[in-house]
Amino acid sequence: GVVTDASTGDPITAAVRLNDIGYDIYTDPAVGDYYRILLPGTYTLTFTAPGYQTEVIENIVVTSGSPTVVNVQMTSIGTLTEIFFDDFSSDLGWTGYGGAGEWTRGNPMGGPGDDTHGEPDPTQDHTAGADNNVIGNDLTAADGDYEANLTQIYWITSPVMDCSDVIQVQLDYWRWLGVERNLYDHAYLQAYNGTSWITRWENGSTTIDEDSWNQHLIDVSAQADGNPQFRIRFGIGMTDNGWQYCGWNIDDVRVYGYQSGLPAPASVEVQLSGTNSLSISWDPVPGATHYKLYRSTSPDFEIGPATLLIEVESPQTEYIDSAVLDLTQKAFYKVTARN
Ligand SMILES: [Ca+2]
Ligand SMILES: [Ca+2]
Ligand SMILES: [Ca+2]
Repeated sequence: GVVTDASTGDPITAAVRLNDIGYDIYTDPAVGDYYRILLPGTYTLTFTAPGYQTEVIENIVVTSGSPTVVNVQMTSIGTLTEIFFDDFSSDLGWTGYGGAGEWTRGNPMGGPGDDTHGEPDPTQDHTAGADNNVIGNDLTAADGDYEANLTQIYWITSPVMDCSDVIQVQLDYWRWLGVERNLYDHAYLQAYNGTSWITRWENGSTTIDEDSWNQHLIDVSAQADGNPQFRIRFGIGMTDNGWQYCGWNIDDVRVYGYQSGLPAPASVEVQLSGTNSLSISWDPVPGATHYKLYRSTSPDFEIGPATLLIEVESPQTEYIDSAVLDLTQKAFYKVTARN
């Protein structure tokens, strides 16, 4: 069969699960087709793909001699949207700096540590740029290791990321981590589900002694999807009295997901309204309970908290932007429908 996008007809890279034998095959990304040789019988297939509703097709009868064709159209669940990004060039509101956990935002100095164990801190952040900033435990040149004898977990906690209308949320960050095995020292990553903090990663029974930047991807959908109070936090401690390592170095933290399955509002128009205001209007979208209006001075901008101008309740489909005081500058708008 062939797996395509229900609205565009484009091929989809999908996982096709043969439920009855618990085995996944994948479509060819170029054309969306998949093949599987099976014994005659009745089967159930489950089709999954990032950004699409899962499709389950039951009672597929396979007979001897002639192929059974199962073509599937999958429905998009929305637009891939960046919810949060931090390269630590500026303070976005993480809390937990200082103290015995020595959480710091700044330049890592390649500190060799206070004992002979473990690789040093990095000297560069993950993405070369003007600031060279990361967050980490003790970024100093003179030391660089986390402290011995930490009697609790010291957390650094992200600002709130509003994932109220986002699904399939993913976390992606870069780390340079040194921590002794969990018989002695501990490092954690937790995600807040709106009620409690859930451990999504912790060090295991092998010492981690990284000497390069490594990407770490975590599916946080169980904690973040639909959660207006989503946050993450990194922890160091408890530690024992010997053998310290460089601890966490963290950079380029990104959280993204699929926002709203509603179609984009059509006929978005911007008109002069009075002398120093613009009227932005759009067509109503059936099923929308509200609209989010975004503004930027550049045309190809990301929608997200940084560019959100206002949220208006349906049935309102117009907004007067009187904050554009300098009409010599271009303003670009995007509108999304939400429910
Ligand atoms: Ca950085
Ligand atoms: Ca360090
Ligand atoms: Ca130790």
